[in-house]
Amino acid sequence: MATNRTFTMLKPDAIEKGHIGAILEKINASGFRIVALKLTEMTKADAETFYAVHNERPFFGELVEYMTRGPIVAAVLEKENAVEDFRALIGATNPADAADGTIRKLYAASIGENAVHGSDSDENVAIESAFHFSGRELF
Ligand code: RTP
Ligand code: MG
Repeated sequence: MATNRTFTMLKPDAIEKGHIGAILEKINASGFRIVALKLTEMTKADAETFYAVHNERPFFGELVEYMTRGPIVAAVLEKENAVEDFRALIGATNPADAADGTIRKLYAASIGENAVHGSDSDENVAIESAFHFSGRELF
């Protein structure tokens, strides 16, 4: 996976609240090109694997429940410096700490239910994109 890509999920709370359009609009307006996109759902096993790095954390059970309670939107985005720029666009994990204008500040309710995921490294972009998309779904 090229280093000018990142992977994102709009999480179940964002879909429940009807924010898919607004968040994708903001992503596009911030200079990211969508190169893969789908409405999908994670099984418990999927969420446990996807967030395995957190499996010892006290919030792990809650995180898996949350991420599996309804559909998500998965996407791969392209832009120069994509990983870092997208993490800046989504804002801090806790929306209370997120900067004004960030996606989490605008659309997230709490540290647990924070509307959106962004990959944290090029290595994880490759792993997370392959988790949700086949080669022919990437444009
Ligand atoms: P993400 O991986 O989803 O982009 O979020 P992140 O890097 O900003 O935060 P991370 O530390 O990787 O945590 C993953 C997700 O776990 C939930 N969380 N809940 N209740 C809590 O204290 C807590 N802390 C984290 C959030 O959904 C967070 O995005
Ligand atoms: Mg993370």
